[in-house]
Amino acid sequence: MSDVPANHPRALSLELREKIEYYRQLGIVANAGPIAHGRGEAFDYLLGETTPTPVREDIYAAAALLLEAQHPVISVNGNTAVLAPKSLISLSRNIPAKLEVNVFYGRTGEREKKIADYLISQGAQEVLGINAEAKVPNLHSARMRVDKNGMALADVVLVSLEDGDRTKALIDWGKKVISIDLNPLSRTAVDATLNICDNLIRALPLLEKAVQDLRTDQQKIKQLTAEINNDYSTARVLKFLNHRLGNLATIKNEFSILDATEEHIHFIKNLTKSVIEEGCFYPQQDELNTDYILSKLNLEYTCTNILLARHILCGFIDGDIRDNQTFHLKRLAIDKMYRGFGGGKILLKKVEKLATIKGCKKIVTEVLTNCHTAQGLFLKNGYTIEGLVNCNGEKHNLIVMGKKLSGA
Ligand code: PTJ
Repeated sequence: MSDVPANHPRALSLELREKIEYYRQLGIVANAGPIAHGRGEAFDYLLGETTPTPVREDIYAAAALLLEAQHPVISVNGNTAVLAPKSLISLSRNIPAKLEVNVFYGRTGEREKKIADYLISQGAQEVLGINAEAKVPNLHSARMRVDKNGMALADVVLVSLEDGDRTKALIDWGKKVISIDLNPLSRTAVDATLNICDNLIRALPLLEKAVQDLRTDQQKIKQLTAEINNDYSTARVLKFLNHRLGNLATIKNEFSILDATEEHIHFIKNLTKSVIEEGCFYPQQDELNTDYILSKLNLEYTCTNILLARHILCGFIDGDIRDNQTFHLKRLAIDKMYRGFGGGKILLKKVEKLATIKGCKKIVTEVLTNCHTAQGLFLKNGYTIEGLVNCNGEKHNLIVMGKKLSGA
């Protein structure tokens, strides 16, 4: 009896874990099986638990390779047998390809038999790999033993959840290897002719569908197999991950802006001090003086805005209108922890809007020559370099940057 309530948000994941553990106790899954499964789950979280678009294309290429093969074989170990028995059987019928048990741990004959019997109980008609006598050359683990009518004859082998010692040996033996591995950097995934970076339980039905779609299209099959390039496929998956994690690592929509009030003065002073310590503001006594800051807060010709990430104060911008036409942006500061998420752009937009409403035609600012991030931010937001102020005796000079206001 499962302890998992059906409406648990991760019911499927918990059920699969229970299944792996249950069949481990029956000797079908290896003792290391739950660890391998957990590793897969972690990678699946990073992928978003869906099949990435580039991987869908890899699945079609894999289907083409299986259809083109003379002797395709699907290799089954303890984890795969238990996770997706019906999908494995159905795929093997559809290609058609042989099913062969091949395990890494506890290869006594008894374990392979248990796996084969389990697959037969789920509807398989024939399962190879029991008492296998042929050997994969240059392989020293238990996986070296293969069926003379199965893997030994095969030209294309589909392997899933592998431990990383066999794929290269199979390739060196002249086989093409398709792997299904959620870790795009595992040895199996890297060595394979083509890795499908997806969860086995999602990938197998998609692979079967691709086999059905492609079966009669010989030209497409040829084209897809000719284009297989595992390095390119891996790079695309890594780019997908990079992009996905980059998007997740943003707080863009969490920023908001407030007009500064007396209660923000302490924050402004502290942030100013830390930017001075970083060397990106020159220390000026006024700017750390409470009365001075208070006297400049949001008057007719001045503005100070506070940036919040959710409800946390994380930055500010201030400036004043100098000659009715030009807004002088004095300081823009963002707490180190919140940089790189788009808060600077939001502050700049806010003062541009304000300056435009006040009738300014231009914004100017001065940035220390050593503050490259700030210069980059201004350049990215349409500012150009207008000149250099030589700060005699100081460590760094000032770059004058400006932007014309289009709405002016
Ligand atoms: O039954 P045996 O004796 O052959 O042993 C099978 C295991 C899986 C224990 C053995 O091959 C092993 O230890 O594998 P590894 O080294 O843990 O590698 C398994 C790989 O599969 C890892 O890269 C995992 O990220 C990946 N993986 C785990 N679960 C899934 C997965 N890939 C796709 N779908 C999954 N559900």
